[in-house]
Amino acid sequence: MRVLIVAANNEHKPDPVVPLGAAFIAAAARDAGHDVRLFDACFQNDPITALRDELRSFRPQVVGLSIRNIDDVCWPQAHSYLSYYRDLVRTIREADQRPVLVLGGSAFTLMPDQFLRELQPDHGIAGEGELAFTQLLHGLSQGESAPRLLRGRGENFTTQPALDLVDLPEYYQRGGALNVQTRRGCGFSCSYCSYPLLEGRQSRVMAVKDIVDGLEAGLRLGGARHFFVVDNTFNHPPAHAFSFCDELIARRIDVSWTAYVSPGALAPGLLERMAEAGCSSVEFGTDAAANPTLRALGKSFQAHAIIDASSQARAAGLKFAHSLILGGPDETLYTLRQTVEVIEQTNPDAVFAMLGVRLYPGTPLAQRAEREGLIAEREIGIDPVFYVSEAVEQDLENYAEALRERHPNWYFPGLEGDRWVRFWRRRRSHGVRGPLWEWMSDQTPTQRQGAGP
Ligand code: B12
Ligand code: SF4
Repeated sequence: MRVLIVAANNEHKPDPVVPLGAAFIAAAARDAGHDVRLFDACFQNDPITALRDELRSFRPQVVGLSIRNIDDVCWPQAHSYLSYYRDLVRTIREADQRPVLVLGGSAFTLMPDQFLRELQPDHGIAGEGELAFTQLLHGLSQGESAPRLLRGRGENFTTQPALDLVDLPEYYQRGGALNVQTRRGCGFSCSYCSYPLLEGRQSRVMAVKDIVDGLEAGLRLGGARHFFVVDNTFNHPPAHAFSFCDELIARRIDVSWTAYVSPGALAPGLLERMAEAGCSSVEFGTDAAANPTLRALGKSFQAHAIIDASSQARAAGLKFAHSLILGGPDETLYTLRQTVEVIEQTNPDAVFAMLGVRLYPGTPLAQRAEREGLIAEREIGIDPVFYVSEAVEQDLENYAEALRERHPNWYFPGLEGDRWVRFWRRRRSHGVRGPLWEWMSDQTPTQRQGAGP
């Protein structure tokens, strides 16, 4: 069958990101013998017209629409991508040959019923889509009917993403890095987190030889040497993390990379091995640094682990950033101050601070929000709802603004608007690659607003 995979995402903040999920699905369909193209909306000035042209020229029988983001999770003023998805769907529905429309991707997986209702596709596949999508294609080619909502879970993780269908040089030039997935699933139970809902709780790894083969091929195609490991927690399980590093070291590949690391459960020597394997920086999934807030967020570590992990990163020669969630459950002005003090003490290269917690159905925090009378879990939908602790709700924005004034290298996606965009574009056009936050600590606010070098 002629199958068009549409990677819908065209968000460029904080960077355009290679549509890895769409590339996995395209590869699976191609391996199953279908004639596959990938339409990527990311760098299209007018994605709707470009998609219409693609539909006219390729005349697909099936369109797989990959939707990654629901919204930008920015409190107090979140931006939803729903109306853009509606426009894409309308364009697909208007195509002469009336292709079967299948929805998938992380946005769809988090709220399948709501997206089925809003976008009215023929089918939707929640979860990992490789196997479920190819089975659906097989059924459709045989004229069989299939349920509207299908679920893919914990499927084989051996397919290499079809990166040859993606404009990797453009992503490298404008986004500064390619990406790779080495592992799926998370066994931790953070109270707000959607990742176990997306990837399951069981950790599944791809053979390191295969990962690094795919990575090398992608880097060659993109003319790139920087990449981001998208795994939710690279350091867990440690044996896999060590063997990924060992494979990079053994092949002597000249790379520079970044990964998410949990400050808890840091195996001795892992950060050093990562540095030896070309890792330049880590993003700690810290969330908070006051023990009561860490407990309410369901984190598996306490504040001292954050201090310890930060010192280890410094000693290993890695730059590091902390990702924070300020104003979450059990947050008070006292715990906020504690978090800030601990984070300041670690002297990070950058901090990303989200304000409030975007609620997802199926998480313990959503249940708590229902118990507290904030919102019934079944009503949490595409329109984002945030959990903000009552004790800080009034002061949170001002508190964050003050922090932002004090710390030029602390980035608050909910407060920034386009403040950083010009600065980032300039850096990229000057050939800067890798995470831009690695440069944040070196900049003055004036330089960031575009008057700098
Ligand atoms: C890594 C990551 C990042 C990195 C990306 C770095 C990089 N170079 O790639 C960074 C930090 C830059 C980032 C930024 C953002 N991210 Co982010 N990110 C992730 C993360 C952890 C992994 C994404 C990934 O690559 N997964 C691997 C791929 C293979 O998985 P996948 O895309 O889900 O694809 C599978 C299935 O969904 C399905 N599938 C996919 N497409 C299709 C299509 C069809 C037809 C079918 C059938 C199936 C199917 O099959 C695929 C393979 O099994 C996810 C959370 C998660 N665990 O998924 C959040 C996540 C995607 N991010 C999210 C968000 C919100 C953002 C930001 C908007 C946050 C912000 N304000 O800055 C930005 C947007 C950036 C952008 N340009 O779009 C949300 C989206 C949900 C939501 N509320 O909208 C997620 C889900 C996290 C969350 N909060 O729950 N992110
Ligand atoms: S926050 Fe990180 S460690 Fe916690 S459940 Fe989510 S992915 Fe796992």
